[in-house]
Amino acid sequence: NTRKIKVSVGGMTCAACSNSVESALRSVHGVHEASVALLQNQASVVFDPDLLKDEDIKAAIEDAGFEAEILP
Ligand code: 9UX
Repeated sequence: NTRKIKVSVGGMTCAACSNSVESALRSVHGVHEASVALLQNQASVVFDPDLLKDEDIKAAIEDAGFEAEILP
């Protein structure tokens, strides 16, 4: 069971920022894939919806120190 979402990520200014957001997302139990496009200020995340809600993905990005909004 998988769900894929895109998230607008605010506050990333260099490639180390996007790498740390990716690492934070990949460390969450239930996340299958995460990639962050620095120039687009966007994260793409594939996860198990039985283990995580969209808001958990948003919270993981915020806990890493960035702003996050789930894209429709
Ligand atoms: Mo780059 Mo981002 O020096 O928090 S890591 S700005």
